[in-house]
Amino acid sequence: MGLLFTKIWNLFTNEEHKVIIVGLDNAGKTTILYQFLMNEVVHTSPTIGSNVEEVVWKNIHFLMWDIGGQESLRSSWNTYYTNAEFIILVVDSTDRERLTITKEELHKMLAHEDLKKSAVLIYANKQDVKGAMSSAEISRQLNLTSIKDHSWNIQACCALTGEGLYQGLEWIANTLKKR
Ligand SMILES: Nc1nc2c(ncn2[C@@H]2O[C@H](COP(=O)(O)OP(=O)(O)OP(=O)(O)O)[C@@H](O)[C@H]2O)c(=O)[nH]1
Ligand SMILES: [Mg+2]
Repeated sequence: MGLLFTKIWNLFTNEEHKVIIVGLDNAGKTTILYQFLMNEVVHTSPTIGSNVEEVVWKNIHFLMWDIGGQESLRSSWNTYYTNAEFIILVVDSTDRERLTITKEELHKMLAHEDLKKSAVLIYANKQDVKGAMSSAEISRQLNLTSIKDHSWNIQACCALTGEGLYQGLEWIANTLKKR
């Protein structure tokens, strides 16, 4: 009864789901946020601080926080963690050298108290670039199969065309339904 009530309540109140978009600088986070918002590619410059937008998709309301990924900004990512239901980790699939840094950041986040109930969607972005790593390779390098205490999914995408982005949101929507 309680669960049913919660579901009906959410239907009427259009409850907002908090999503944080993280990843190293130049991964494509801001490009993805504005694809979701406007279905177009915007001109971006490196994010200092964050951008926040309400994205509505299939009647689900998301509050999406796109956080700057430069090294000096990463220590403040944790100020955005409270109540984040989903983490979107964006990876530049051409950036082989820095994948170990992404791996460290990911596993550090997953160990954080405030994110222990959050699910993680990893976007293997920039699949349009020749020589980009596949999602299978990125999954291996990030050691995703070792993640047992969070739901996770990896999705190949290209933020410039939008390809793959909505499959990622579909996974988020299905994860919400299961709760
Ligand atoms: N080829 C290609 N370029 C992309 C793709 N997604 C983003 N870019 C480009 O990558 C650059 C960085 O994109 P941003 O969205 O600003 O990156 P960011 O992750 O927000 O970076 P910070 O704000 O510094 O953390 C821009 O020139 C984008 O146009 C993609 O799928 N393919
Ligand atoms: Mg940005």
